Amino acid sequence: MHAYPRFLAEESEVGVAPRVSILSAPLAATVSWGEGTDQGPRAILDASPALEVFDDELLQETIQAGIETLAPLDFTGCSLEAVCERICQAVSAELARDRFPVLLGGEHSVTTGAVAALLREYPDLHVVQIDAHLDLRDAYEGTPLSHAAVMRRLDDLAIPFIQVGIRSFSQEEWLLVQERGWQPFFMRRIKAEADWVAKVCAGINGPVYLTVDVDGFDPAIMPATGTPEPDGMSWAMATDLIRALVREKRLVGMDVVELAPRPGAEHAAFCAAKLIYRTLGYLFEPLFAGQGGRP
Ligand SMILES: [Mn+2]
Repeated sequence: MHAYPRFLAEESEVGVAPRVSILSAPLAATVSWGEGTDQGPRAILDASPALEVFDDELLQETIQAGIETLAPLDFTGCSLEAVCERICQAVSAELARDRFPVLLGGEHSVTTGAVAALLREYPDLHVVQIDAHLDLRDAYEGTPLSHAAVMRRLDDLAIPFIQVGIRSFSQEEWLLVQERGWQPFFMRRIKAEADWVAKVCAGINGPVYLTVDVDGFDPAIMPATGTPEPDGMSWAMATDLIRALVREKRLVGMDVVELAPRPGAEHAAFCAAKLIYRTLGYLFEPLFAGQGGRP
């Protein structure tokens, strides 16, 4: 018996040196509505053994690439600054041993720590954000490291980013977007522009960190989150984007944040687990090429 749940449980024991590290960051400090994001990582890990290890799109057992789940980070008594520092150190340690880091939130503030680690390794890092929200507030309820200000903090560091799935924002954020000339991929734009994925890729000329706030998805497939905004992204939209990001750009890390499990909405955690597995599938596709689904 393990002390904490692992991604794909005992099926992850494949006897190869792991290429992926799953890090849990169970933080719920500044959530605005709908609590429980600290339970998100465990819910995703608990749901993962229900996944079919043979990927139905890629026709490979991605698990054979080696996926190790690490012990959850402990934020007891930590300020938000200390939380971000702890995440930065943990992600840096995984990069140092050539692992692809997958960070499970927790609220969106955790992204700041992971991006700081990636930025040390890749000064030309770009961030792609799937989210219902712009998260461009200067601060939220007096907290600059709030989940609602996470992209503003990345802008402070002059990190280029592209926002996808957007359909909820404040006037302050809207004015900032106009002032800066940013072109977020609002939901209505995704629906109107058939080549939106190519346009996202065209805006990237460096390694990519992907941050997925699960509220970017439609609440029909992702109801378990603090702000389940209607008319969100479909599974096909998200996977079309991620497939292109992996195949045409260089994906160097990812997080999945803001899952707040609730009874009766267990499919949300399963969807998040499958999104991670599919993304890793794209990433390690070359390992399996022409080998009948085995590396
Ligand atoms: Mn959001």
